[in-house]
Amino acid sequence: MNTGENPPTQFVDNDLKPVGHGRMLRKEDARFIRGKGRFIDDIQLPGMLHLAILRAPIAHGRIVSVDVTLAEAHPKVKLVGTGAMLAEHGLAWMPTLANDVQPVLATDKIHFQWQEVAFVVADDRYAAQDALELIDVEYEQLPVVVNARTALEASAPVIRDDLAGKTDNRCFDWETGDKQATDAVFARAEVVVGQEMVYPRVHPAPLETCGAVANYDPIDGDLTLWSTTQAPHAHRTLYSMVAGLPEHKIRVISPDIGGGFGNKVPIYPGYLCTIVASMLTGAPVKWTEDRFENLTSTAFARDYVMHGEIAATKAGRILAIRTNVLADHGAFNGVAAPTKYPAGFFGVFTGSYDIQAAHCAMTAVYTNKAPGGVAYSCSFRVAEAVYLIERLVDCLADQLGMDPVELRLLNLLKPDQFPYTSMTGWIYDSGDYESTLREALKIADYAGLRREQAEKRASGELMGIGVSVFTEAVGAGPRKDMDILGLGMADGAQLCLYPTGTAVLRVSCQSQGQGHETTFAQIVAEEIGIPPADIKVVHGDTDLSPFGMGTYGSRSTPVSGAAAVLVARKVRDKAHLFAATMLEVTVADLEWRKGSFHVIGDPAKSLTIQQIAKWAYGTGQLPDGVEGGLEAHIHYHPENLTYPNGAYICVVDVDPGTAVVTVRRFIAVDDCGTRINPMIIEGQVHRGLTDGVGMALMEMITFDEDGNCLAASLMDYLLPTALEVPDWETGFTVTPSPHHPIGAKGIGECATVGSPPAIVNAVVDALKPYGLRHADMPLTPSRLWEAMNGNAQPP
Ligand code: MCN
Ligand code: CUM
Repeated sequence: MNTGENPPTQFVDNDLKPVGHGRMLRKEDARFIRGKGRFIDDIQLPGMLHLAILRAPIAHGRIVSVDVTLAEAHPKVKLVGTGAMLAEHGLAWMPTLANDVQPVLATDKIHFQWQEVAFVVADDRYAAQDALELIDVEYEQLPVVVNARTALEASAPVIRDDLAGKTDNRCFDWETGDKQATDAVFARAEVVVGQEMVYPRVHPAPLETCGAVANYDPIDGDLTLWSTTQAPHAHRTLYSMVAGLPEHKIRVISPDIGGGFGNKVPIYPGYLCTIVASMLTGAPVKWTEDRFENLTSTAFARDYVMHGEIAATKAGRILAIRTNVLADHGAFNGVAAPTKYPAGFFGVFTGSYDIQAAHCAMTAVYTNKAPGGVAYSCSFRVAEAVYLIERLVDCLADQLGMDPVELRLLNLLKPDQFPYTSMTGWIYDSGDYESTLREALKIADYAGLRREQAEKRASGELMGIGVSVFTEAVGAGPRKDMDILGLGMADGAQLCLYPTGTAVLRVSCQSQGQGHETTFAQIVAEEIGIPPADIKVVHGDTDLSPFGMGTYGSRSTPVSGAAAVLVARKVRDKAHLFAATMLEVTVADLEWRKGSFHVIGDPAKSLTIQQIAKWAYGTGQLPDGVEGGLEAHIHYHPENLTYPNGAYICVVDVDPGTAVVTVRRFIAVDDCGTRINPMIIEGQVHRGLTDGVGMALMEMITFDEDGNCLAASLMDYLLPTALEVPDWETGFTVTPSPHHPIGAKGIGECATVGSPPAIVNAVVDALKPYGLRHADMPLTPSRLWEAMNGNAQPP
């Protein structure tokens, strides 16, 4: 582990030190800042038709009739699709990524408000949208369940009566850890603290909504689908399975994506409708969601009701943690999670602490709400786990009258405990949590902050300081126990060095704004010693990139990034063989200095990688058994996840008169192992911290008791802007991953996962004078006002 500022300046601007290059600007920004990005809605094909979707205004009910006569008579309408029509083609239902099923278009029943009922394809988008109003649907309302707590009551209507033998709203039960051992520790513990907490339903709300353009060629039987997908290859396999199209005839292209944040992992009914529409009309068809559709029908996140307990000694040693979770999955289990992990990686809820026992019991339920359940920079439910443990530790500190930092320092895992097998069976690869925390304390001047707080309290001001020390789990995942729908979670990479010494890297992961075209070029540049500018990164097109599972759970660096390193090393090894032949020495006579091979003892005798590349395609005699050309391919399965960590300190002021929270300072020290592009990492962290302010203070998808979604626009679903966030103060430590070939861990979701508990802890700390121990997110002024003033309504 080492701490510090950006790497030594002698390496900056030196292309031979591409990994860790402090100021390398993003290649993709050349087009983005000129407005030349190519997003789904920019795609125009000759004769392209437009699709719009009719959605149900009720949350639960039977479809009595659907009359499309008038819509079909509209002069600009080319096709009207209904559930009944899809059923004729066997396409009315599709599998979800969690082995559940979901209607593409509702056939006989509506399960959530704004569920897809019909589509119209017309010459232009206006006509398609207008014609939706000509469709007459008669519904018969059913009682609605929007509350996970009441979903299992005997009187609750059964939402999923499509599932054979289903008599309740149970989605799944799951447990992890050792119940007996945990209960035994709790039984003899000196101190037990419990707290119920809700992680509300939130939404990733990317700037670009979801959409697709499908182009089916009836002569060749080829389907090209441009779509907002974070996983083009996995989606292609699913389309093949669902639609019965041969997989090799499907090309999925994910062009520039205006933010995914998990929202673009699932397959949505709109994509399939677009495909069907193109097949039936023989024309290209475009579908672009509007903001309302995106917020009300696509993958939400969280919606966990967690009851956590922590057992400890009076001196503050944490002994055990147990939790009961009620997970609201909405109407269909649409999460993307490895088959063995229906609750994602929630199993890391034991956090960064050295404990003796842990247990989690979870019940997941169906409700009349939109499906999804994992998206929004969550690392497969690590967001919920981190929130649970970091809130609980603060509750314990409060109970013991201890400083929350002292309590954490007492319990953090020590560097020599890694690799550490947690009480729920996860193997943390590496970490030095105390150094990360100490770095954050130093930047924050923690002691100074506490003094300032004491002074302010004395004068009636409400200042709070909140801490979280979190462990992330990213980079799914090891073949032995992780898959999506039976597909192992490996990534392909292919590297080709051309005769003139420039290269193309093809990767299976897909950028939604993370800057892969830059960072993956840096990785390869580091390994083969040619400048990043000479390396093009190709991604997001199943015809042009090798098979792999895509981008989510911050897996690109841990999995595809490792694949890129290893494929570059394969190319370098081949260049090594060629260099030996060219210089008429043995392989062992040569040493690699970044960019060239040198004869040991006679370093003036050398060859650059570019010279070798030219030779590789030339006419010289090849070594025995070695093919010409300079390229390689790899299919990489990680042996473990990577476990980045961080220590965050948040400083808030709460207005005693209005209960408005201002995040005044936020110190974030992250450890993602070897840092490839510090500027991009910082951008990732800034974004995630902003997410945290949103979730902690503003964002929530709510429903009324009839199942009406009350957060269907950005007027109701509040997103943070630059005005709500402070100047972020970031720092870092570097503890490389022992199993990643360059020691890199993921970073993309760390700040989103780690910041909400720090902010909530700070607000609760600020309101200590009011005796507050917990309040549920989002900490809106009205909620806090109520907490500060008993249950009185705000004036
Ligand atoms: N990086 C680095 N050094 C490291 C780790 C990462 O320089 N040690 C760089 C990577 O090369 C990459 C970026 O940081 O350019 C993020 O890398 P990684 O942590 O591997 O995450 P992914 O690339 O797999 O991105 C996915 C992750 C997830 S799951 C969500 S959700 C999210 C996030 O990234 N969605 C994003 N960040 C986002 N950023 C943008 N702009 N848009 C989104 O939709
Ligand atoms: Cu869970 S949001 Mo990201 O993993 O695509």
